[in-house]
Amino acid sequence: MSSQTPMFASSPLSITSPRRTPKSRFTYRQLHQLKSYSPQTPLRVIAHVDLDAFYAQCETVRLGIDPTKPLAVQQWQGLIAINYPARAFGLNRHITSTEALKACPELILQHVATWKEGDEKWAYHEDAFKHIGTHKVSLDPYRTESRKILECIKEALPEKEQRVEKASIDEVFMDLSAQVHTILLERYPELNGPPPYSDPSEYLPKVPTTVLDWKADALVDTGEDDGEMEDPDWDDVCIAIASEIVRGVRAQVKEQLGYTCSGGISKNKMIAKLGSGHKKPNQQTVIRSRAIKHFLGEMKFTKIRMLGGKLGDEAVAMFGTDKVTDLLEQPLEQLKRLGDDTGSWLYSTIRGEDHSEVNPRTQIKSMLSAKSFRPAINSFEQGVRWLRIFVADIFSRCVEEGVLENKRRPKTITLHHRQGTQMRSRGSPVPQGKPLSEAILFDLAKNLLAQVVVDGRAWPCINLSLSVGGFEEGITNNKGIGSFLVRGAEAKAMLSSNRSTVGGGEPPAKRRRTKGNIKNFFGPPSKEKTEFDAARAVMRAHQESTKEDTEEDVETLHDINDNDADDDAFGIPSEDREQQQHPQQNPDKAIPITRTTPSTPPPREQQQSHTHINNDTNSTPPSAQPQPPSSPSHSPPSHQPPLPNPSLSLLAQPEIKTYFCDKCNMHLPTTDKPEHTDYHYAIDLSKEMRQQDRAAAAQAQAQAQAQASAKKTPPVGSKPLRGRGRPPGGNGGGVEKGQAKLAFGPR
Ligand code: DCP
Ligand code: CA
Repeated sequence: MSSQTPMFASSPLSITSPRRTPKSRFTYRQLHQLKSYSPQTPLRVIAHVDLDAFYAQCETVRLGIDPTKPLAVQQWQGLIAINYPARAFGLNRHITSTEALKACPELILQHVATWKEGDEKWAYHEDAFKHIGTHKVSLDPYRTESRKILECIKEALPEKEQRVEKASIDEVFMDLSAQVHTILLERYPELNGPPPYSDPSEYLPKVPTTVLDWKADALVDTGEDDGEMEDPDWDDVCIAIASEIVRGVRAQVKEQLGYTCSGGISKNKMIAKLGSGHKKPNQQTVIRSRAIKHFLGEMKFTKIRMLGGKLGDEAVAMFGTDKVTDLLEQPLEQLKRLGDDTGSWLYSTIRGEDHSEVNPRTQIKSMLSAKSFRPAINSFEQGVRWLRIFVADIFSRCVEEGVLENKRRPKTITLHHRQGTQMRSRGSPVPQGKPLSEAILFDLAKNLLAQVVVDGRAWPCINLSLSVGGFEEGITNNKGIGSFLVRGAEAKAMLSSNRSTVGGGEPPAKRRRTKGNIKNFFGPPSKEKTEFDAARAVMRAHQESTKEDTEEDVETLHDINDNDADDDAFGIPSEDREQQQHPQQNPDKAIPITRTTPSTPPPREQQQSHTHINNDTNSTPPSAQPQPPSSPSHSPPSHQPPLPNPSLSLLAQPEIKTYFCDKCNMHLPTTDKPEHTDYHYAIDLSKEMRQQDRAAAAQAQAQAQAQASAKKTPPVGSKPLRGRGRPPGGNGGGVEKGQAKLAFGPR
């Protein structure tokens, strides 16, 4: 169905074709619309570029290995990327490394980089596959290459006429319309003039050539016997120019970075993406408008963007087929059985319609670092050790986003904790008033884990993940002072977060002093108690460290900016606000989820954020997966299960009887009540004893000073001594009435 040979090559038939018309099918207006990337013009040209066996190529290039040698990237015992020479041996992602070596003994196996506990940076560790219990996968090397590739692609395009969307770690969409428009007018000056009668709805002149050079492109044919009899029109010319551009881009990526990629070129994103996967590796496929029907007709509709998941499955079940051709026979009313909006969307999608735009905003909206534990982890200490790795991982990515220069910074941090089937999340705002540091993130993360521990039922834990989200543009020098303050709602959230998570009681210094007494009082602590105390200590320390910022900022802030509407005053586009989506639960790789504007419009589509996920399990496909249109009969696709609402997940737990301790200002298990009451008794006792000691000492001191001053008369005009614990001098000395009480408090 595809051809590697040039089309329309000097075909005399084309010139004498009876179907030759004096004018193009396209109008001046449609040509003009190209310039502004209008999704409405039928002349628009979109390309999709996808790296071949991406992680495998990264390793081949990094290690300087001959690319014709079979190589696979290993993650623990599994394979996550297999280069094309290795695929020739029948290797795929579903086999283990041992099976792969059996099938292809000369296979080069390279394990992904990992973070080792205690290390400050990821590294390529020898025998990493043996350390699933203590290491965590790092995809940083691939992210770095991905960024380089994106930069290279942008450099290959004219600065002022490029619209590039990073769709996943190894995929990019390009809207080439504006660039093609410029080239078109250069090559065909007859298109430059004003339309006849100055009427933009006038048709363009005919294409002056019957020959288009498709070089080595895989050109999808029209599927009709006489499909190529018709002369090329401007849409064919546009796509041929776009194909030239893509060829240049791919050559530059290969030359500068050594990577091969495949491309798809068509009039919209959906078809372009299908095109890049059509012929791999290192090829590009052109799907002209006249070939779309044929191209799609042969396809399974489950391969189409947004139909790969639950919605596609549902359509297969409903219509008993997975072929586009069969679905094309269904009238709109039938498709609407999937829901009105979904049906309409599906109806136009299988006809090749997609007006979604290439979205050049490639900025990350949230980041997640996660680890599944087999076996499960069982203590606060273990959890904290993993948090250290997560924070190092996330912070290094934040640095690349420009947090150190305050270009961008996250607003929220969330910890997700899984015990059996129970998923719990705890979140808090990231303080905005001071530079973000790894220590701040670590402190916040520890505090969140402490909350989970104090709530009980934390162990055994089988999955832990940390995410930061709500990335915002940082504050620049010329913004007002208000920019540096925590905004009203956020500040309130911080306060309430602190209040609700940290019990009342005394500051840590005092607690520390009483620790000995309590230990003596209760004897050796149980594991649970030690853990509970450790968690509480973390929460108290966190409270202390954040108290100052929070309180001061809030106070000042109320006068300046008390609602979210003021965000715009800080130059933050409204669509950027708080779009953190719940991370997927079992992904194993960086998955940027792109926001898309689907065709004819998939209604109520959720806006998505770019989420980079770095996890250790292996189940989610990497490509940008826009949400299918929602409909009454469709919940979100199963591959993106939403995390439970933190408060709901707590409610969903088995009921634990609690009582309220007004000293700690929190609920505690009733079973702990006797012990906990003793705990407060011990603290009160020790406090009282200390106060008595201090009062006695102060009284003794006061008496000694009074005696001394009685012996020595002060010089005339000298000031009396003042200060805490120091009795005032003069007039005969002695302690003033009531002073001892003020200085030492009630007995
Ligand atoms: N990936 C992963 N786990 C998966 C799927 C992919 O870790 N289940 C990683 C490894 C891939 C990269 O994402 O190299 C890109 O995924 P692709 O699906 O694009 O696959 P490849 O680039 O490896 O191969 P292809 O040439 O088919 O695009
Ligand atoms: Ca790929």
